[in-house]
Amino acid sequence: MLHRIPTVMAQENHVIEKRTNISLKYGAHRLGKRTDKAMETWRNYGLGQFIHWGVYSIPGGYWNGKYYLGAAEWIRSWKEVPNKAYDTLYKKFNPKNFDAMTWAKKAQNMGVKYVIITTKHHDGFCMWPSKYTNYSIANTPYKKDVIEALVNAYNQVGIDVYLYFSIIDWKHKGYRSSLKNDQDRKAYEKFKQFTKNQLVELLKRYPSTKGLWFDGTWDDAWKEQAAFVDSLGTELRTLVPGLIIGSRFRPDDLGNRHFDANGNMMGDYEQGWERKLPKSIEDVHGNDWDCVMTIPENQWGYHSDWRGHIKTVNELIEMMVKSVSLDGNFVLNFGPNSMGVIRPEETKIASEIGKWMRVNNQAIYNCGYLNWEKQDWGYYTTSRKTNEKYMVVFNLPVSRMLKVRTPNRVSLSNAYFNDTQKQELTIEKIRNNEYYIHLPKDMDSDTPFVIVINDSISKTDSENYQKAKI
Ligand code: JFZ
Repeated sequence: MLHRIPTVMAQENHVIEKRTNISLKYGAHRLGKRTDKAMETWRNYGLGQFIHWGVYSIPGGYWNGKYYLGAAEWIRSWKEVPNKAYDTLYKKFNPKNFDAMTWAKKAQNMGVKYVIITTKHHDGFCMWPSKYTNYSIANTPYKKDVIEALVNAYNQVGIDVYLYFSIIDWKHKGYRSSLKNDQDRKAYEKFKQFTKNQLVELLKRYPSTKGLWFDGTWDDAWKEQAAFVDSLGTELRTLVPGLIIGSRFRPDDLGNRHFDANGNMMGDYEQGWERKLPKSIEDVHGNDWDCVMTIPENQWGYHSDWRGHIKTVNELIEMMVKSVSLDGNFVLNFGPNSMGVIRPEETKIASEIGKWMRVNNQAIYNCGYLNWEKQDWGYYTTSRKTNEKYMVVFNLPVSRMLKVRTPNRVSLSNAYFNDTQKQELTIEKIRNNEYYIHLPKDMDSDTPFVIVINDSISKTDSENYQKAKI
């Protein structure tokens, strides 16, 4: 008889096969997860907010009345947009209605534990008054440092701040996407120094920063800079102890990104889940990870005219729960407009997620993967602090019975709704390790709900045998 290899094994084998032992100077510095306090805090956030704010919020996806189909923050790269015209937009940047505390309170009310803020996107415009360029907020009619205002406001309401920084810089003279000759290389050396200066500047100006979220590191030019980027990372980490940097920063000696030539992750968490989610725990290879998600299909910066599918609150909550159930964080993006206002659609979504979080956040904060067989009704999560186990139900079966399969020697002892009433639910044992939890027959719900479950672990046969001998 032919034995079928379970998919889990097959995938693990695949990964192990990929693991080699090539000697690298700039490969992964560590195998497995970081175990320090700062990283533990990161791991336990569950929910975060992303903010894409820059001068691209002025055109807001339109140029001379023409609709831009791409992501609004990319409009400068559109053939309809002359670079010169785009590069003077900042002279009109004057977000009179911007109030950092209003944003921070919305985020707090939504239940986010950390925020990632764009300090500089691909267009090169700096939202802080950088002393290394004139192309910054300091030279807009607004003048004031919005990064400082945001860092202070978010910290004040207890939200940790991470800074987004794009390596791609379409404005800097030395920036190159590839290095074709000595002239390019000379120019790029200046750009590298500039990049380093800006990063050091950011961490010195905003020392409460918990981490850096890098972007635009896919250029061939950057992929050749393993030694430089590695030492830059080391320097940045001395400025902020515990600093968290994802896998989208460093190339290895051979130009590999995220994972080095031996298949080991470079960075503190995997930063590749962009508008997509892992399907199963095997997909995350035991690493920490975050998923960054847009509300429309693909808009990060402010686009005045969202088209296509707009994700619903239940859809977003499901993505968050799925992320947590697979040991990741879920980060939802917001694109404020040029007046400094978070659009009504986003405000509504934030407040509805917040409403759900106030009832159910127990199943999100400090929670992660539970090694029980996934069922069709939704997702399990478990608290890393209390070991309490949760079922987050998205699909209500017509039978109103929820299947639970427990691992060996684990039996289900009780289950109750995680709302104010804590109503206890009937458990029916079908056979060993297989149960139905009976929901009230007339139960209906248009939002996901949480059930807390308690289990008990029986002793192993050998433990029982040892005991019997005494
Ligand atoms: C990048 C940016 O180009 C975009 O504007 C936005 O800031 C987003 C958060 O990051 O876009 C990416 C980057 C990486 C992938 C996809 C889009 N990726 O790895 O699939």
